[in-house]
Amino acid sequence: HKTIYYKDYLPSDYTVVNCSLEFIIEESSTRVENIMEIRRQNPSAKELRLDGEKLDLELIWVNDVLLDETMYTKEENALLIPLDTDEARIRIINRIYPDENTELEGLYRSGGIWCTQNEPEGFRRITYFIDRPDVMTKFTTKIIASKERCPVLLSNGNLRGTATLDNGKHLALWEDPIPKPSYLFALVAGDLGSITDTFTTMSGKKVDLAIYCDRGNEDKCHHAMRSLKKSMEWDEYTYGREYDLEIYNIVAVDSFNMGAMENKGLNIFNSHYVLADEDTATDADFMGIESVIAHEYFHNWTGNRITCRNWFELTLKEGLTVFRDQCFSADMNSELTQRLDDVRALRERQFVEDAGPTAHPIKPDHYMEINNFYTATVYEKGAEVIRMMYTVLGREKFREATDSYFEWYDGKAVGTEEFLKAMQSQSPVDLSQFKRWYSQERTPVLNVSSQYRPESAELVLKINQIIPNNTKNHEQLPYAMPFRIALLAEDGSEYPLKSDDVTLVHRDVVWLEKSVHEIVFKDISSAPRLSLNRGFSAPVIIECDELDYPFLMANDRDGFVRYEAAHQFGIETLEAMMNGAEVNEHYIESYGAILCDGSIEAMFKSQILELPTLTTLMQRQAVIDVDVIFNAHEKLKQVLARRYFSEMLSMLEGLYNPSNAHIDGVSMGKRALKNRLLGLLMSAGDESVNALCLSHYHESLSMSERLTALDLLENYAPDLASGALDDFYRRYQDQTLVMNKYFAVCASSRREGTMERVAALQENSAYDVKVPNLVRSLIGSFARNPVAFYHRSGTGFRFVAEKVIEIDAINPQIASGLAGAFKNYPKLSHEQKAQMGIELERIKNHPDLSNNVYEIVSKILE
Ligand code: BAL
Ligand code: ZN
Repeated sequence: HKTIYYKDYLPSDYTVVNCSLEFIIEESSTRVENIMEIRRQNPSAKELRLDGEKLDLELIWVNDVLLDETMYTKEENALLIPLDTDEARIRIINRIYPDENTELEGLYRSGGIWCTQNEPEGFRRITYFIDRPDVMTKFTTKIIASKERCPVLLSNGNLRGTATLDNGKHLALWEDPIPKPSYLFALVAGDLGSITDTFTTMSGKKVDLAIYCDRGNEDKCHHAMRSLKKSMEWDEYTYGREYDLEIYNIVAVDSFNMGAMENKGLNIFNSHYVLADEDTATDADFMGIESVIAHEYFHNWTGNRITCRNWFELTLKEGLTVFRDQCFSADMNSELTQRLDDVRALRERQFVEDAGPTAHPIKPDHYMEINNFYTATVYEKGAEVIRMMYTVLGREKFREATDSYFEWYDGKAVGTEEFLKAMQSQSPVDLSQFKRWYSQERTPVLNVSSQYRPESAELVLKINQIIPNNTKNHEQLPYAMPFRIALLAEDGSEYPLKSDDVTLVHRDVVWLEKSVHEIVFKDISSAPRLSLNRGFSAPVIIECDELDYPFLMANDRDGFVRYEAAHQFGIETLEAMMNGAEVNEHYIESYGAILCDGSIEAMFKSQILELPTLTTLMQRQAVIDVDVIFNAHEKLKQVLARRYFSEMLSMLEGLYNPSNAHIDGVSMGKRALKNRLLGLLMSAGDESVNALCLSHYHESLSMSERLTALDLLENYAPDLASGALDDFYRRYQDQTLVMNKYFAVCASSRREGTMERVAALQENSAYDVKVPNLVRSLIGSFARNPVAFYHRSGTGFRFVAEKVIEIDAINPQIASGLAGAFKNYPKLSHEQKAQMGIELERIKNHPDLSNNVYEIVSKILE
């Protein structure tokens, strides 16, 4: 288990200028012929090292001389060839076995489809290559396969020819004119259905678009196609980025480790992020498809044309591309809704990661297994770091800075330093200290207090940065960040911010860089209310005991602060209840005021009315006690439901239209609010509400409503749930994407006996441990279900540990994702820690454990 360090990075001794590949795909194996034109970059290099894993090497030629075994060295994962010339032509023939590839890296079979996944290091499982992102190569790909088995043959770039061959075979020849790293290579072969369309770019070039899927699913691809065209248009309008090939293909496959992959001109997607119709997909699924289609499309410029120098720089393309897809979704839908969803996801996933044993900077300086770093930190915190620069520069300057970035670095493999150079060229402030966001870990806390001086009409704002130590317990330094604030008068209006003590990068954005700031704001005629971190301008935790939650919930013009006030008020109320207090009456009233406010748009209302989640509350506990949280949570829901029972019920009826399955913002908002209200009402334990929930299950045409009703029946009305679950299963058992939802409902159940049910469901004919989506839905949902996973018996820990070991032998990436479930180990009670510790040791000591799982488990145990 070897660690790789950023400080050891050196440019590659050789590069591959051109690579011509030929694949002969047969039932049991695939023959790969690889002809590389190599160029030496380091004049003192004498040996070419090619990466290769699980390859059956057949023949090698150097400059047309066939090598015998004494003329090269074969290591387990590399091939070493003496080479003392500036240029060489290497020809290699090897064989691979896609059917045996359960790790789903390199070339593998998903259903009957041959497909690839090469990021980060999958290409070395296809053929020998210098498999690193700073080697950029022009690829030509010939694919030969049975015409009947594989009528569709796809690779990157433009199609240069097809031909029919003997023995029922045919070939396709693809040429990608744009140099790219091997991780962006892709190949697909199989019998696929498709839908097609075209897009005319801003300079008038026509691009042929196609989305491929299993036959019979073509009708579920239209939302993805619409999303693709909107993404192409948006990137032209927003960033001036035009698409550069004649063809853009997307292929949906069922077995995929990630969400999707941005291979040049041939994106391969987890079918979850392509296929949708009103009967089978939730509103969240539709939104997810729009955003992931956009994300992969945006990578064409931020990732593919400008790529990463090495994998430590992953956030260069991922943080930036997540930021771009978040802005796209905000523009396509509601900016506020999008922001709240993004902040919520960040805090639920990234803040938790950043507080635990697997915390790492967005640009890590070491790793054991790079696959473990496709994390919420590299992606979502990375996007927040980009967003802070956007906030500082403003829209126009940010666009000028990104124009420079594209101009300066197109065609290159670069790092975050290069991106920062482009940003600095337009920034009103020095970004040197800001760079700490790239190298430090954990979430900073801003402690805020104020003092009003009526005699001089001044408000003194004191902001204290509390910087946690890192995972190695070393001290870290204060950050620079944009902090958007307002000082509110009684009527909610904002005092203009005037101060000589701090840089105001915009009207309402102060630039914080010291560990302690004391900022005097002038001309404040009466004691104001504080409105802090508006729009969540910096990814920090705010501590302030002066916030007037009811006032902010009712009056703040910043939607985020309104939401945040309700959220924090909810947390304080619940935590008091966890300590034995009665329910806070002021909270109930403020909640009711939001509930009954007819001027609040439905989606926003549903977001404000969400109670803080169990994860949020667990995160705040020094020693985790799930039962205490769960009981307080249920009690608060009950109190709210009983107090506002009739209001909620009549509002629910007004929102409910069983025949509405439209996919638009207004309909989605109504459904979200309806589902929120139904969820609260069900906790009241009223027979008539249970019956109503069952009727919503049966009558609603949309999956969002049907699935929520099913989940609520499962948790609150067990007598009615079994019939509904049977009905759901019968209806959708042949649709694997919907079966994911079925398994997730069962595995997320708060009822006793969930683990036994999950164990039994592994035998269900719709389940397959080799399909990552199904594992995530059944086993992953169980591991994320605090009530079941942290069960006092310790059986939840044991079950998940067994699954980690079992799945590691099949697919280490999926196993290490699952092993992350143990990350709260340091925060458990003595008894639970002992239980979990035994399981973690058992995993760690398992023979043949992958690097992936070893790295995660050993960090947790450290
Ligand atoms: N590059 C891996 C998948 C994604 O982030 O788009
Ligand atoms: Zn990405």
